[in-house]
Amino acid sequence: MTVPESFNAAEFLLSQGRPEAPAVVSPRRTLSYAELAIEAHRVAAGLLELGVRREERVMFCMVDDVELLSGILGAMLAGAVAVPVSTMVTGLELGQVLADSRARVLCVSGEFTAQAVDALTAAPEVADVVLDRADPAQFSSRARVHQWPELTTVDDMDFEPVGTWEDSPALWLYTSGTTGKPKAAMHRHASIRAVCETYAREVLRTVPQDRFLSVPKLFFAYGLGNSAFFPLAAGATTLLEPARPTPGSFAARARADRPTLFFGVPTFFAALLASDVPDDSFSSVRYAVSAGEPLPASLFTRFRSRFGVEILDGIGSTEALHIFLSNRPGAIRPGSTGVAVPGYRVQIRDERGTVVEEPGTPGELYVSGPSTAVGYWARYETTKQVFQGEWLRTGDSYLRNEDGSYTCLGRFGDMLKAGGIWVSPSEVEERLRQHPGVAEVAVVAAPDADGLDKPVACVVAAPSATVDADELIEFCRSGLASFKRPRGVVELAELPKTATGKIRRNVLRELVRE
Ligand code: 3SK
Repeated sequence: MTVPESFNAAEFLLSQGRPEAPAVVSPRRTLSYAELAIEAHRVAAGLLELGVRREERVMFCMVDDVELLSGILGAMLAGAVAVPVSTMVTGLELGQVLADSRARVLCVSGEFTAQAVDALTAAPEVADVVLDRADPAQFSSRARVHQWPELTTVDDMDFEPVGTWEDSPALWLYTSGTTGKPKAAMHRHASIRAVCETYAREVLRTVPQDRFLSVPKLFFAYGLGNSAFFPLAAGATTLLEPARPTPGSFAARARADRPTLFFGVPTFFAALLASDVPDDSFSSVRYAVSAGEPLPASLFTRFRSRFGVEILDGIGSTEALHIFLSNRPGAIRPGSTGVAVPGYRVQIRDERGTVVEEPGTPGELYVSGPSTAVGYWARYETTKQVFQGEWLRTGDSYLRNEDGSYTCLGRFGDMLKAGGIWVSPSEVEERLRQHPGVAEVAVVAAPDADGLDKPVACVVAAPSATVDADELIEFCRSGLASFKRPRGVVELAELPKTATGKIRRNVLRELVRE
């Protein structure tokens, strides 16, 4: 038997910069590569002292700051699996992923105390909770409660590196994907190096002088690449922003900290264009990057003419870890997603699974590349459907243009994306059905004024009830993560259905577009 090559993604990332070069700049702290390495090793030592063992999960529900970055790196150094999760979820939703992952440790920023307290009731396996600037008195669960500084006071010299190799599990990322139920895509240590050596190096051409600023947070695969993996792999600097992103705050941060690469989603680029931020806010940026959902050509053109920056539109997925299809600097086709990133291959297949060779013929996009997840945690059937040998089924409908670039046509299924984040219609529908005024409901995507998809609820009122759109949207806001709430409500006498009683969502999609 051949001995697997030892490799640890965190060790790799922490060793690429000059020790004195700035690795991370947040509004509270700046750390050099040497300082970040010490902090990450201390976290690793602290986790081992808590009793974390190789391959156990450490979940992070934290704001983008030095603690989250050193936490993720520290968990990987300790041979554990880092599981950064969305901070935009309710306590119930956090409890579901916490229980599903069987995480041993939960690390929480003070901002998310309420969700964490609720979540812990659903997750008896959690042995330790580590709080970053949160009040321990709020926690009455069985888990031991610690403060973040405790985790980082273990002398890093005592830290025994835990052996990992290229295929060791490093990172789990939860996605709602096409079924709507969150599931963890499991990534190897080698996948992290692969995305740095393909998209970051070959498309973005990252250099140590680069400064990265990302609207998507570290808990998304997209943000994690932008704000952690790519800057560190290039020996460059990541600019972390803990606050909720607004056009004003990001334009101010860009003017102050001079990023060279700026990452967003189409909704945010549209919000910047609708704002009155100064036109020179992004003058230091050599490229902006968009992913999450297709960037309409009009947004590309308007952004370039106002801010003087070209946006490279690409598509990635949580399962592929980062972007695998992208426009290239100097070869942008606005309204398209460009071509395959070096190291990746894409195919379009028809409903029977046959590869479609003819340009202009729509089909489902498949991708093969070095960063594909090994599967979903404890989801046998869904894993089989999505991970097909070397090919990953994306669920996106695409066509290839005559010039070889690819254009997205939407989702193959019914899932929709709002602001670049998956929204499961059934989850929103479930919440709406709890309202006494709602008899039947179906949620579909409709483009807003910028051509970006948003959830719209088609509602049949309960007998003798009237539909009040604002009230229903507020009702969703309180029971669901805010980005999932419908942005519009359409009242119908009945929902269009097939002979077998299935809702005809394609009819509704047409209807809400009118
Ligand atoms: O949605 C995307 O396009 C994406 C891009 C990079 C990494 C992860 C995702 C989901």
